[in-house]
Amino acid sequence: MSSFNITQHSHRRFNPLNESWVLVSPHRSKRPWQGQVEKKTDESRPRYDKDCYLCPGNKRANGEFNPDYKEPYAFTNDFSALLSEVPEYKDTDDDLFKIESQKGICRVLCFSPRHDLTIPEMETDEITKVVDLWAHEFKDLGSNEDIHYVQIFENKGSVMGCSNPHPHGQVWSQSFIPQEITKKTESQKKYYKKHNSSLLSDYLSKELDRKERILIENDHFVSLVPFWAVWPFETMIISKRHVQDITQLSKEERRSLADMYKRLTIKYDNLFETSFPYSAGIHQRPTDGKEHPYWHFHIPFYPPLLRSATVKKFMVGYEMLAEPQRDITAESSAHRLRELSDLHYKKKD
Ligand code: H2U
Repeated sequence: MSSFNITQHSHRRFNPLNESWVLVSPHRSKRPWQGQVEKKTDESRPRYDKDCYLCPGNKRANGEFNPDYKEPYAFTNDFSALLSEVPEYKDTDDDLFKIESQKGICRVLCFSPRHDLTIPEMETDEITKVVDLWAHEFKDLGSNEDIHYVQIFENKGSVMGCSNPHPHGQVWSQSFIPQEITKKTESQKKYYKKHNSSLLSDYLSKELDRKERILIENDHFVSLVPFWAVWPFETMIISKRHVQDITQLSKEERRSLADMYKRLTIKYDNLFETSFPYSAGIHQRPTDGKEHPYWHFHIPFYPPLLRSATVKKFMVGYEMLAEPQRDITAESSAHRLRELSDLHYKKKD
């Protein structure tokens, strides 16, 4: 038998951030597909839609009116998953039936007054204002003593369950630290204690040496396909400077982050010449009043598309029952994304 070749032979890769494994089966990427095809949803939209709940001046589903906003605008979610007034309750004595009441505040952030835009089509200065609003929300919500974690995220595309094409994101802030963040807190703390450095700083410097998974680099941020990526075109933006949260970013770094978010999402849109769906969100330190020197700011992007604008990956079967699996390797996805133009396909003649 030939010796092990990472581009041909099945193997598992370890994700040191959440301490999970992914099975990689590169030999399987030529598998034929006769399964479900998603409907392509690239209809053109007007700048303003009188029926959109998020457009400036319009009435929302609960009867309130949005102001005539001209810049990114945030409001408290009318259908919040977490509410600020919940009676205290905790019963964790029974190993089999544990329950804890939870409080929180959920916000909706309109990225632009324009109904027809998405982040890759916005100007960098406009995206910088979105970054500023994220920082403001993090600071404001995080200073509430009932809020121990602030999850800022963007759910883009109907295939991801996004309810409205108006460019927007959400913030769910809560009295508990969610499990993905607890795992990342523990792993980064452990690494920091052992190596006296940030896990992601060390990872980033090794990736910058190897270059095979790097997509874009600017003065303050790098985007790459993580070695342990699960989704076919999963990526991550990592800050070059070891900062724990978004409020520590300087003015230049915030603009750099906007530049990185735009350039990465342009590549995504160019991949299948479609408005590329994903869930992305900022992972940063909890706001529980404790010091978290080991936390390193990063933004994972989890996109579902696999083969085209209409064929997505399913996390089913073995993946639900055993562990995540992918066919194309992180390196070949990185190669494909890296080669794509920095000019949005809609702007080409
Ligand atoms: P999604 O598109 O990811 O579903 O986010 C839109 C959010 O906007 C959703 O959480 C809220 C929904 O509750 N929303 C309002 O708060 N008011 C409205 O009038 C419509 C939608």
